[in-house]
Amino acid sequence: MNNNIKNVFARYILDSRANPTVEVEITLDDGSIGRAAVPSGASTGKLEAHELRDEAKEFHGKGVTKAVQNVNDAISDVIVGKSAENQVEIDKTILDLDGSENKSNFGANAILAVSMANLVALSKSSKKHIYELIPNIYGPPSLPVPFMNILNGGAHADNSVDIQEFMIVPHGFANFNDALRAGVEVYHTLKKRLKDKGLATNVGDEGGFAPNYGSSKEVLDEIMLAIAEAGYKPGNEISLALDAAASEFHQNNIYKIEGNSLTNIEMADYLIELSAAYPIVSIEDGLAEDDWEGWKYLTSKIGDRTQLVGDDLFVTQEKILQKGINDKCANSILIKVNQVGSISETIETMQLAKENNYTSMVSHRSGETEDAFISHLVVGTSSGQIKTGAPARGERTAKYNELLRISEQVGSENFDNQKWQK
Ligand code: 2PG
Ligand code: MG
Repeated sequence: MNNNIKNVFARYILDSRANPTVEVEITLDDGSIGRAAVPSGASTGKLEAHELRDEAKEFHGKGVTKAVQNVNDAISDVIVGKSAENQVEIDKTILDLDGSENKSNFGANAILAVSMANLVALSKSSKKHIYELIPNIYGPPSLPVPFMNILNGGAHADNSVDIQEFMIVPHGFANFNDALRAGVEVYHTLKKRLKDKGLATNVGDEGGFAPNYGSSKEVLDEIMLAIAEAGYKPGNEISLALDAAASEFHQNNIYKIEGNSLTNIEMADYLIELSAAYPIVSIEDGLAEDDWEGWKYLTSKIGDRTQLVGDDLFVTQEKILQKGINDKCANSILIKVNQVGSISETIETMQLAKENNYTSMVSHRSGETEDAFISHLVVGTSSGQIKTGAPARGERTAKYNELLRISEQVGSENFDNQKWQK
């Protein structure tokens, strides 16, 4: 075989928040080279796979020297010589050697970078696009509806907004390119509107604006007006979505939001009220990661008409998703490759979601690189939805731009704008 792994090499590079992260290059016997870099979150779930940091003086503790070394030494030793075609076997070999429950020995950042780089190397060697090598879990390859986070709050911005992400969802279009363009136009219109009002137009970690607003309703009203001013019909063409990231403002069973202290039922009722007043089609992490009771209540109330996405709740892990399925919590899962730490496990989790009629939304992290692997993941699995921030800042546009390139292969009209709808 000429696609056996010949060399594995890791280095550190910087992510979009000026923190080091792991980048890996895998070279195959035929000379093909696959490169991949891992992202990093800020509002992380408690049960995410372990991100190994040096905890030393350098980079304020955030160095990844140990993770890089783990790739260059132990991981390289066990996978050199293996065929790049055996993604599952490669991932499993590394996981067995790591031996821990949450990848704390090698670090999920080390393991994932290798797992991704292997698939990229295989795509080079087989002269196929990465998305062509990914199992078509939800159907044949298709372009996703972009969930574009145009106004940032919570842990991603230094403003007074508690809900982390206000997204626009351009779905009422015949093709991906028109949907993306509409989203970009709304982004620009929103910027102008904020500026005219004397509000800040600086951006948060994911490229969305981060002005000060007192309540979510004010933000939603502003976005609705921006959609209309850009010439689009709110609800028909462009809907709204939220990521509350509620674990961030949940303490001692109380949700502290917009000056109020709410119980879980009150928090859920507040979200139900918002989703009745605005064309909100999807709510992520509306309740905290350990508030299963709150999740169950919210799902029973609006789960038949609103996509309820578990991010911190499920952390892309099969076992935890299974608990959610059993308990009737949420109806959708956010897919972040570094929450679980390998490509094979990501695919297994998505498979379980599909089998149980849960949708999957492929997602970036707030700390990103120019790596656009997730654009291929969403097209290959045909999950039909991606969230990858505002259409601004290089690490976010890298994903949208890769989707534009992919659209030339699969056809822009091969646009999946139904899967997320109930
Ligand atoms: C989220 C993500 C990405 P982070 O909460 O969904 O938007 O943020 O990467 O900080 O966890
Ligand atoms: Mg989230």
